[in-house]
Amino acid sequence: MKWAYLARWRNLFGPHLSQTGQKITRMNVQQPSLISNHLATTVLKSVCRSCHGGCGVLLHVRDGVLVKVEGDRESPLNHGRLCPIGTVTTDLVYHKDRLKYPLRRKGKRQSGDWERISWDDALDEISRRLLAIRDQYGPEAIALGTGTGRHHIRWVSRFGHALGTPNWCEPGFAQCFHPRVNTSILTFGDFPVSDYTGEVPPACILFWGHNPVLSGPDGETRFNVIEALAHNPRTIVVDPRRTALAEKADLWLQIRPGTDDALALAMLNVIIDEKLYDEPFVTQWTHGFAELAAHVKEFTPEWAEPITWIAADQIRAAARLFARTKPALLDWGCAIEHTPKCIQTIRAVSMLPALTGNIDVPGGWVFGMHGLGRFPSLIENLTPEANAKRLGADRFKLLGGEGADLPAAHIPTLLRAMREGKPYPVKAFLVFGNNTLTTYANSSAVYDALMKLDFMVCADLFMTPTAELADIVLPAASWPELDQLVGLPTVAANVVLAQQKAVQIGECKSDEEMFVALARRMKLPLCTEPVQSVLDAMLASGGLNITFDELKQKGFIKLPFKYRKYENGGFKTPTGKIELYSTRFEQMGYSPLPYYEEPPESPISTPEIAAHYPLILTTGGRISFFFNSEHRQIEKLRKAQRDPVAEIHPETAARLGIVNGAWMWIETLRGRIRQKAKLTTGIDPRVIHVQHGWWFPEQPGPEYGVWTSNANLLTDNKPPYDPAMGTYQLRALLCRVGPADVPTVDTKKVGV
Ligand SMILES: Nc1nc2c(c(=O)[nH]1)N[C@H]1C(S)=C(S)[C@@H](COP(=O)(O)OP(=O)(O)OC[C@H]3O[C@@H](n4cnc5c(=O)[nH]c(N)nc54)[C@H](O)[C@@H]3O)O[C@H]1N2
Ligand SMILES: Nc1nc2c(c(=O)[nH]1)N[C@H]1C(S)=C(S)[C@@H](COP(=O)(O)OP(=O)(O)OC[C@H]3O[C@@H](n4cnc5c(=O)[nH]c(N)nc54)[C@H](O)[C@@H]3O)O[C@H]1N2
Ligand code: SF4
Ligand SMILES: [Mo]
Repeated sequence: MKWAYLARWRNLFGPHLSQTGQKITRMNVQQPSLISNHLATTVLKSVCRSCHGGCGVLLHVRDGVLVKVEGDRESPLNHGRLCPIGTVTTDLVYHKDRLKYPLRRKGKRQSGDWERISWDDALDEISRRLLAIRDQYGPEAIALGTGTGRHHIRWVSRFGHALGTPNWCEPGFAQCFHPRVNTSILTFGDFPVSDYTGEVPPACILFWGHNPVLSGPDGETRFNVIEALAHNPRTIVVDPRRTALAEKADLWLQIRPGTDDALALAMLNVIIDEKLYDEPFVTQWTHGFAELAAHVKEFTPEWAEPITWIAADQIRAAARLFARTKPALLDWGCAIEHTPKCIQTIRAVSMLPALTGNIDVPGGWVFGMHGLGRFPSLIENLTPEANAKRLGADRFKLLGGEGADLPAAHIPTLLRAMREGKPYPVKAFLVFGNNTLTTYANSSAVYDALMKLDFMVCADLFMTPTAELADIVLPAASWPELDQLVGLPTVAANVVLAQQKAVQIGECKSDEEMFVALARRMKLPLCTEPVQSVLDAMLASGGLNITFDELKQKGFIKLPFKYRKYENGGFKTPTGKIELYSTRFEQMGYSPLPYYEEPPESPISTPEIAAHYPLILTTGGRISFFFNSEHRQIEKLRKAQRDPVAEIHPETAARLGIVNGAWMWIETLRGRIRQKAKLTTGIDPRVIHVQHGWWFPEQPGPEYGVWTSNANLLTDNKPPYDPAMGTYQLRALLCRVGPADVPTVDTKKVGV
């Protein structure tokens, strides 16, 4: 893993997107077809899980040590390539700060005073304290938390359900991916994915609030996008920032953050008004077209222009280009899920491929996420009464109730139960893979809630500011240290992959193993079978005639794929059609047609706040070198980017005395942080963008600088929430900025 290799990636994903599609020259490596044993080095086929993608990797193991991780050239997802994060896997696995043994806090909370204990002692203590809380307050007083796309995300709910609590959560759930999944299931009967790797490449790609060349799409990889771009499709980018994709796009719609619903409604207006839709498809396969047409009549591009800051003729041009170029696909991201009206925004945006007939066709949107059988979440173990106790489920039915594919608790409601004991007390929080203080909105409020807990457990790879609040800290295995099944939804690569354990670090255990051990120790009736038997059961229930051990030998299996499945039996919705007018939304008491709503904190809705906080804040645009709050310990990645960066237009910066590369402060009604200013004309003078996930492992614990540059000191977890999903505000807030002193601790001293 040479640093020069990373630098090359920076070029590919940075401003020089003209290099799109360029093949990276690989080291001359002998490719084993399955497993080989060459000069005492075993090479295992596996899957990188440092992000949501599933790049095929070869793990080189010598004498029980992972000596090299390289891209698998046989993988249809990455063809041998890795991104900067995947490239430094051995630095992650063998980092000196890895947690290797269970720890028990000796002093008071946040004293930073820890003692090493055995797994037996850790499991005994956790079991005893949880059973006492369950007996006194009921199982729902125990909540579980996890992080995005983790191998064990569903195991968290499985353990919770075995324990009898409906309260588990994940900071992305109401604001990442699941709003798209749940809305799509109700609208289309299934979740559509982008056909980047199918029979024909897309001729037009609409990137909406999504920058997959840095972030990777959900379940595919950034490399598939880059390969599709090499075919030179027409591209439209909806983004407030001039990203590398926007720079090269046919049309860049520089939207005011948080007004995507207005833009989508106006594009629907153009497509319907100018009869650009696919009439036979719409007539045969959609429900409620007449209602939609009548509804969007008033949402003209001229109406949307002052709301979105996008000229009416640009909106028309985008609608025409998307509708007239076939096949076209929509590739959408989490930016449209970070506002409290995300579900209706998603509904409106999702109608663009529906009206233009780009559904389940080569190079369009396809339904294919069905490689694996249903995960045994054990939700059937919850009584109706227990289900009804899920915090927020009564109000947010797409998150926690009947409209949810995998019901989860509403984070602000859960935090209130921790803080105030209402509607009932939550006394314990078990966090498996989430740095809660950095990724939940409104970190100060999160801190207050966590400090009220009677008992907290944190399983992580590293000691984090959040883990420092726990009573017991457990050492988690990273992905090369565990077995896992991965199902990915791309077409050419409609695959199920095996990720396999290559090495053992200290006494680390996979989260799955921890759940099994804890369930056994607590003598729970369920969740006690070995991990591998669950993996085998998933393969069997998916109709795949293979065991996990056999799959490990093969690496991955491809599944057959068919386009236009709806022609045989329709869409899996109540009407059998794509529900432009949603019967299920109507039944649940939500609007059956999408509408526009001004962001709750904006120059228009709260001019009194805007008088003091005149700029619009957006947060969290992804960077190649870090995954959410992770990887700040990895020296090679910190060399690529040492400090957090906020983007500001040069005119705004000049007016406020902010200098390129110097620290600036950013403040909202919730708090104030510092990041380094990057002056760029690629952002509107009225908008500021800050990076999320920042803390500084090199700074002194127990806080590790978590209050210095953390974007979520600025964001809001108070109402209003999305009425169906409970989503809070991570983007489109109001802020003010100014020049800041250098932080007191020098962030250049990375002690790694
Ligand atoms: N390297 C890396 N990869 C990642 C992650 C990571 O942290 N690092 N995180 C993973 C996770 S959890 C997710 S959800 C995905 C997210 O990845 P993406 O879905 O690509 O989302 P972002 O990069 O957060 O934002 C995409 C773009 O939205 C723009 N944007 C900001 N506000 C708005 C708005 O109001 N409207 C519109 N239309 N655009 C807006 C931003 O400028 C940004 O360029 O990436 C995943 N992959
Ligand atoms: N302001 C703002 N906030 C955001 C976002 C934004 O754009 N802006 N994005 C939001 C989104 S889309 C998402 S999905 C969330 C993401 O939020 P999370 O997924 O919760 O991300 P992290 O907080 O980085 O949590 C990852 C933690 O898990 C640990 N970890 C890694 N692998 C393992 C493992 O196998 N086991 C265990 N036990 N631990 C592991 C890491 O060391 C790290 O401490 O953040 C959200 N927060
Ligand atoms: S894109 Fe994701 S899966 Fe691929 S190498 Fe990077 S971190 Fe790993
Ligand atoms: Mo996410």
